[in-house]
Amino acid sequence: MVYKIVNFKNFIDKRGSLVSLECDKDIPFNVKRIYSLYNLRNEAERGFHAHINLKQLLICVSGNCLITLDFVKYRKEIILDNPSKGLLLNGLIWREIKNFSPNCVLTVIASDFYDEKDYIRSYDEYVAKFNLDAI
Ligand code: T46
Repeated sequence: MVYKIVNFKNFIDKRGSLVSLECDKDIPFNVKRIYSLYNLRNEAERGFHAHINLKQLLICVSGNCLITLDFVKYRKEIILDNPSKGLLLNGLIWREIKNFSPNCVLTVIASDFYDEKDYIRSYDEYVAKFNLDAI
């Protein structure tokens, strides 16, 4: 699995909605870290990197944003716009995040602690590693 869009079960009643995520069932890795992007300007552009080993589950818990996944020969655009919709990322994927709506909060559940050595922040380096891994 490189990426997967997942829809979580919603509990909706007249009071509103509730979505619940359980480790092992909804999150297919051991959780080590949770972080959120917020106070995002609409014209901001984030990401522009790939992770080497990190597994992540991205959820827009408020508002919406556009995630672009770059597989060198093609790009896939995914809109995250609901707390019951998640994007699982596992493997080397260049990602760009933009078009943040007002009040957008993007929460990321991650399989490991922060480690700058797990990032590839140069697109040329990403393409080289992507092509090497494909052999
Ligand atoms: C990702 C996207 C969706 C930390 O010190 N600890 C952390 O856990 C994180 C995630 C970041 N930082 C520091 C590193 C930078 O000095 O926070 C600063 C901003 O990080 P960055 O420029 O990587 O932020 P984004 O929004 O481009 O990317 C982040 C995550 O880094 C990345 O894992 O997938 O959100």
